[in-house]
Amino acid sequence: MPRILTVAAAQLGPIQKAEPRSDVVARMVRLMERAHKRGVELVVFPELALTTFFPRHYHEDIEEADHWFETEMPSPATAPLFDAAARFGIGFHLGYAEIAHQTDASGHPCKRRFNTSILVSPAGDVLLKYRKVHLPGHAEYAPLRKVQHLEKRYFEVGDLGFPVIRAPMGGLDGVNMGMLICNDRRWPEAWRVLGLQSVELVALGYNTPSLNMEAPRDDGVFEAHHLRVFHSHLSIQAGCYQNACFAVAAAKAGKEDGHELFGHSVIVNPQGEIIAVAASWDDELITADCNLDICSLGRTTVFAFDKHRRPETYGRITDQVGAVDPPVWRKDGNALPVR
Ligand code: CDT
Repeated sequence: MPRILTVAAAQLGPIQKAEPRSDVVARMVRLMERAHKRGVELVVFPELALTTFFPRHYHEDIEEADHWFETEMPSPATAPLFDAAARFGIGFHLGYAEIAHQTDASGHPCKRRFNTSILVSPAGDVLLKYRKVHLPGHAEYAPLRKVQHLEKRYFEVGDLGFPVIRAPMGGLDGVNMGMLICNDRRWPEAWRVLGLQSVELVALGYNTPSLNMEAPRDDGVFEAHHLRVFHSHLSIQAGCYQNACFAVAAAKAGKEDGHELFGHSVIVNPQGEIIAVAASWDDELITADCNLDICSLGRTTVFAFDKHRRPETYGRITDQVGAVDPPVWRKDGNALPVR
């Protein structure tokens, strides 16, 4: 019997700044109802799914931004999601801004803020939590930018690594599941850490502007608008192919607070093929039947890690952060010995 899991990416149309969580959660519950009618067993919602993408809004005092965050999960506002999951027997993935109340090294209470996602069973158990590692943007107000991207201001770098869990999901005993959040999808290192834990399905939420909002450069170098979606899909397709896994990637889409997010949610198979894609900028459900057994093809052939990886040559990946210049070639002898 093939191990088939029916999954959905639940794309969300725009969420405006003033939209209350109760309205957003009601939209998400409607998507779950539709998912149930289509026999879906796992629904993936986007990054920061409960609010507008608030890192575009500057608060001088970070505590003023606390109303965008969740301090408990489930909460009164998110309970309807957990109830719907139980009613329909559907697992779900949810991205949200998390405040974790912890104690610091000297034992004092402290508040830590993360861009977080969780994987929840139909029974309401949190099977896995992930906190975003690759935080794009900047920490201070950037006057030259058309739109702020203040993830580095509001969030700490995730402290949970890239975990994978063998989770009961749908009718299956166990599915090896991991998570990435938005910008993480562009980093092959993140995918490979998941791949090294035999991940079969990556749940991924994102909010990506249609336009590059960095300050314009004065050297004529630019990013063409039509390549924005291509780069997103390219990253996900490569991550799936090179790590022999599925990805369910759910976007926020459309004009949010006057700024466009490009949507184009996708489900990708281990061959790197897009098997479902969203066509609207609205709340939209895309679904696919994922035969998890096909993960074994890449894993036992071209990407049989145990046979072919050469970690002794990959030192720079973990020893170094930024790129260095290579040695300059000289006719009378290079920096590297030539045998
Ligand atoms: N949310 C998020 O990570 N978005 C980024 C936008 C990059 S522009 C600073 C992304 O990689 O899609």
